[in-house]
Amino acid sequence: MLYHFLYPLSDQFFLFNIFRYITFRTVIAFLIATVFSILWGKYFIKFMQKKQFGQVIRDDGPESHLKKAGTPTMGGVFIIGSILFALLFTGNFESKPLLATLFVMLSYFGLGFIDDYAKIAKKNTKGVSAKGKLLWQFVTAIIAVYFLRDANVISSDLYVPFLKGPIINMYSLFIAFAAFVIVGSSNAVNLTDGLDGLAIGPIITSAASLGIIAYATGHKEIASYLFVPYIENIGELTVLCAAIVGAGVGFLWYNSYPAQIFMGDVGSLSLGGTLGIIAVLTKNEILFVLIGGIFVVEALSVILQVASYKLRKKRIFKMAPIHHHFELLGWPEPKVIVRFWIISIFLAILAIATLKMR
Ligand code: 57M
Repeated sequence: MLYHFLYPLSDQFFLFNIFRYITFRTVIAFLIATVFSILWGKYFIKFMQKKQFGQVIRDDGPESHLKKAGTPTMGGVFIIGSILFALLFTGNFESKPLLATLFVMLSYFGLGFIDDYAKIAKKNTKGVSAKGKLLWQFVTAIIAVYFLRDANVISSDLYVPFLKGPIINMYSLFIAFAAFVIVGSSNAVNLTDGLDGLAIGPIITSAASLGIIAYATGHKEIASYLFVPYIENIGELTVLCAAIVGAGVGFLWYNSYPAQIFMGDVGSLSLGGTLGIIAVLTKNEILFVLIGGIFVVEALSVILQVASYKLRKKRIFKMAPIHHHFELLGWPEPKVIVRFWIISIFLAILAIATLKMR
């Protein structure tokens, strides 16, 4: 909002001209989101403890998780809240890419909120049905992608790493493909969120790399230098990504092992869907498989485990998702978490490096 009030005044007050720069607003968004989420988080945890809105732990999980029962959850409320607060000062709400991304983020926030609240109220791990969740997610994603295509914000071209131009035009198939990326990302992050800090680490690295990619894609000179498609106004997503990194760092302040709060579906579904649509908007759906490699491996481990068990009555992993497998191998929880963070940092840097290899 502040951007819309202060920047027009830059004729009278030269200093306000600084609000024009995405780089300036990116730094400010990060700082506001970090400080606000740390401050808000402290009181949110106290509130959830007072209300006894704690996590119900499944009894078929690793023994070590049973002691987590009652840990406050729904931390996604102050993660998303801090992102929105930071955007109040730094966001350009005339940007269609930003508006479409916020639509997905808030829709999945609503779905996660209902799911978490149902679990807390009923004191079980059921929540919204899997079918109901998927329907809500796909409808939201299809509306967002249809709007972006109809407004000519993005094309139906598919780009892959290392190649300069698009490899094919997917025409109307693109809407289904893009929706799959968004819904898949949301659910993969949700599955990953099973250890203290395990999901927020790769969310931070993914948002950071997608933010850098969005800046390059929205900058005419840089886009042509790197042979990436130039997309007008996409740079505004860099400001959003900085707010996600900041709010993620603030959440990690409390979610680091031993966690004082979990993000809940309200956080994992919304942040996962947000990363997915940013990958679609920057035409990096395939590169996102690398950037969000931890999420992809976690989701694949579940798919393979369930398929193997259904077809062969045998498990591939000791338990899926794969973070539980390493826990049952005897790795202490912090070791699993930090090693997954190291891999996600490596993958994010590798993904950025591929921008120069075209
Ligand atoms: C999302 N939720 C965590 C917390 C977090 C098909 C099947 C693979 C589905 C999957 C499942 O239920 N996934 C749900 C993962 C849960 O975390 C809550 O959920 C939110 C995220 N959506 O914010 O509110 C538990 O994770 C632990 N946790 C932490 N620290 C954190 O910062 O320790 C979470 C965040 C929390 C807490 O214990 O209660 C979860 O794991 O449920 N099911 C599973 O993942 C189960 N795997 C399984 O059934 N494997 C089977 C087959 C079906 C694949 C097998 O391998 O044979 C495991 N999950 C649990 N116990 N909790 C195993 C059973």
